[in-house]
Amino acid sequence: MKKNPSNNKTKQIDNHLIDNSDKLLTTNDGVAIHDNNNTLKAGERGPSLLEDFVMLDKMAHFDRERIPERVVHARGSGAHGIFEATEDISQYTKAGFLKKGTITPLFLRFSTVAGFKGSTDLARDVRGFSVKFYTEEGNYDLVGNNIPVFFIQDAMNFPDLVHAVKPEPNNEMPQAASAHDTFWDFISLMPEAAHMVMWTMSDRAIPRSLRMMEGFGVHTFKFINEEGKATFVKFHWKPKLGVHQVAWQEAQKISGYDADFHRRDLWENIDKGNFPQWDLGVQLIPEEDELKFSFDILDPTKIVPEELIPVKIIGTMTLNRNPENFFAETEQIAFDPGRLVPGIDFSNDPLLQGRVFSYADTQNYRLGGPNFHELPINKSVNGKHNNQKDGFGRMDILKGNVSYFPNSLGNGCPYHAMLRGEKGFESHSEKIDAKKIRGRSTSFADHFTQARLFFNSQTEAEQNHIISAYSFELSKVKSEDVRRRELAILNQIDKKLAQKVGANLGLTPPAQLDSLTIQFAKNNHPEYPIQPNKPEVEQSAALSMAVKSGEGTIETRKVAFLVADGVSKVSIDKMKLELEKEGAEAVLISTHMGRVKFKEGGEEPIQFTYLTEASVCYDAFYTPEGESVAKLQQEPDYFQFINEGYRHCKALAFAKGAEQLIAGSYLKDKEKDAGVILESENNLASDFIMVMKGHRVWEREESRKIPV
Ligand code: HDD
Repeated sequence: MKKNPSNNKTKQIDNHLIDNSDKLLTTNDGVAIHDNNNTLKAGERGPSLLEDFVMLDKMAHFDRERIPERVVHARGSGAHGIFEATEDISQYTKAGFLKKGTITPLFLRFSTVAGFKGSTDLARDVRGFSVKFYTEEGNYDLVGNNIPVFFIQDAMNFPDLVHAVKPEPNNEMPQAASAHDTFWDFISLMPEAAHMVMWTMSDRAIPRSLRMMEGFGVHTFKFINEEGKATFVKFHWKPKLGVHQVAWQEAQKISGYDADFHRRDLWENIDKGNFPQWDLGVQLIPEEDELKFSFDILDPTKIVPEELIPVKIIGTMTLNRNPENFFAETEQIAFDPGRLVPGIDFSNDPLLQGRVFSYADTQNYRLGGPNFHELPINKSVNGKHNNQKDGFGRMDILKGNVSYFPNSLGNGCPYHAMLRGEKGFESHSEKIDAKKIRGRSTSFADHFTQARLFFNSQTEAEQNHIISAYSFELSKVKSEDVRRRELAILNQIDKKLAQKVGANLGLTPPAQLDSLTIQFAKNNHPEYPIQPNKPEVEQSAALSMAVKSGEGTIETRKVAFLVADGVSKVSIDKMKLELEKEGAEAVLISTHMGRVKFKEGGEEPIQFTYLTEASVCYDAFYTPEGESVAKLQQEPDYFQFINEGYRHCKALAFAKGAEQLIAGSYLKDKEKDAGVILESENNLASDFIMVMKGHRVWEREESRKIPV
C-alpha cells in the first residue's frame, strides 16, 4: 500500500515539519553557531562566562524538555490514519463524518493504563484506544479502551481507583502491575468492579498486538439526527486481523526481551505498508427502549450483549502513517471525550459526565496552558475562530481590535450560527425533572450477573487463564484478609472459579460477601444486596477470543526460521513462499550475524541470532533441513526456542531430517499433537498454516506441560 499517504490533516501537520538537512546549526533565534563543542571561557583553563548565550540557550531548553506524563495512560503509541464511512445512518445521526462515503483523517493513540511512560508494553492491563477524528465540523474524540466496561460507575471514585492501582505511595512498587495489595484492597471493597476485573484477568489484558485488539467507546452515547431525535449508541472497533493474546508467561518474558514489543510491532507494520484496519460498529438502541433491559444502559460496568442488539458496521479505519516525531504528535495529542460534534451527544452515565471535566483540565495542566488546541496534532482542520485569547504559548495571531461578543466593530464576527440561520452544535433537549441527589440508582446495584455472563462465555482454556490470573495476582497480595475478601466476590460470580482460585491460594472461599464490602455497597444502595433481574442471555459468543484451527488469518504473523550455516535454501524458500502467500513473514535466525551459508552454495546476509532473539517474540517456528541440523544439535539456544514455543502452545514445523532435533528437546516424551508438524508425516506448509490460523494449540497447555 502507498507509503505516507496525505490528506488535509497530514498536509496541515507537514507545514510544521522541520528538515535539518543541509541547514546550518543555529540558536533558537536563528543565529548561526560557530562552535557547538566548547563553552565560552575566560582563558583556556578558566571559568565559563555568563555571556555565553549560545550555551545558555541550549541548556535552558534542555532543562525544560520533559512535561508531566499523563496521570494514567502514560505509556502509549500512536499513528495517523483515516476513517471511511460506508453506511447510510443519517436516520440516526447528522454527524458529517459518518455520512456514507466521507473520509476523515484521524490519529489513534493506544496505551496501557497503570505503568509509567517508560514501562513495559506487556503489562497485564487495560489498553487505551483513543481516536481523534479531524472532521470538517471540528475534532471528535472517541476515547475508549480495549475492554467494553469500566471498574467504577461514578467518576467520583476515579482518583481512588487510580491511586489504588498505581505503584504504592510509600515505596513506588510495583511498576505497571495490578498485582499488589492496594489494588485488590480497593477492588474487593467495590463489588461494582467485579465485571471489569474479570476482563482484566482474561487474555484481553495481554494482547498479541495492538493491531489485534477490539476497541470500545464503553459508555452509552447518543446519536442525534437532523430532526433532533436521539438514539442511544455504543461504539465498537473490530480488528480485521482478529483478537489475539499472548500467554501470561510469555508476556512476562517479552517484557524482558523487548519492553517495546507492541510499539515496535505497530511501527514496523505501518512502515512496511501492512496497514492495520478496524471496522467501526454501532449498537443502536431506540430512546423508547432505554429501560427495557435487565441492566441499566447508563451503567458503564455493563455491556449490551450482541445477542440483544447486534453490532452494525458503519465504516472502516485504516492506520497508514507513523508519526514523524513521538513527542510532537503522540505525546502532545490531547484527547477529550467531553467535546462533541453535531450529531453526537452524552448520555447521563455518571462516569462519562465526570470525564467531561477531567480531560480538558488535565490537558491544561499537562500541556502547560489553554493553547494546546493550537499544537499541530490537536489543531482542527476547519480552523478555530473565537474570542479566547492570550495565555502561555499562544500561536494564533488574532487580527484587529475586537475580541468580545457581541460586537459591531468586527461586524459581529466571529458570529453565532443561530444569528445567521445556520446550525452549530446543539445539545439534545432532553427533559429532566428531578431532585438533586448525591446517590446511585438501584438499577446500578447488580454487580455479578454480567461478570458471570463473561466467565460462562469463555472456552475452557480461557477460563483456566482467568483462574491462573486471579491466582497469580492474589498470590502477590500480602494481606490474607484482602485475598479472602476477593474470593468472596468470586464466589458470588461462579463457585468453580472461586474454588479453583481458593485452592491455589490455600483458602476456602467464604459463602457470603465480606462485611466491609457490604458496608461500602450499602453506602450506594442502603438495601444492598438487591435481587438482580433475570438476565436475557447466559452466554454471549462475542465475549470469547477463541478461534478454531484453520479459521483465523496469519497475515503479518512472524515465523522464526531456525537455521545455521549449511541450511538448505530450497527448504527455506518452499516454506517461505507458502507463508508469504498468506501474508505471514519469515524471519531467519542463526548462530551468528553476518552471512548465512547455504547447503546448495551461496550465502545471504542475516540480521537475527539466537543471542539477540527470543521465542516469545515469534508466532511459530520452522526448522528447515540441511547440514544446519547437525550444528543446531550443539546449540542450546535452539532447544530453548523449541521448548518454549511448545510450552506456549505454538505451531512447530520440521522439514525432513530436521525432526531428529526433537530428540534433544522436551517434546520427545510428549504425545504428538496437531501443532507439531513433520514433513515426513504431514502436508508440511498447509498443516503448519492451518494450525497457525487457530493461533494456539491450547489443549497442549494443560495436558502436556513442560518446564521452561
Ligand atoms: Fe480516562 C486518559 C479511557 C474513565 C480521566 N482515559 C485516558 C486515556 C484513555 C482513557 C484511552 C488515554 C488518552 C490518550 O491516549 O492520551 N478513561 C478511559 C475510559 C474510561 C475512562 C474508557 C471509562 C469508560 N478517565 C475516566 C474517568 C476519568 C478519567 C472516569 C476522570 C473523571 N483519563 C482521565 C485523565 C486522562 C485519561 C486523567 C489522563 C491523560 C489524559 O486524560 O489525557 O483525564
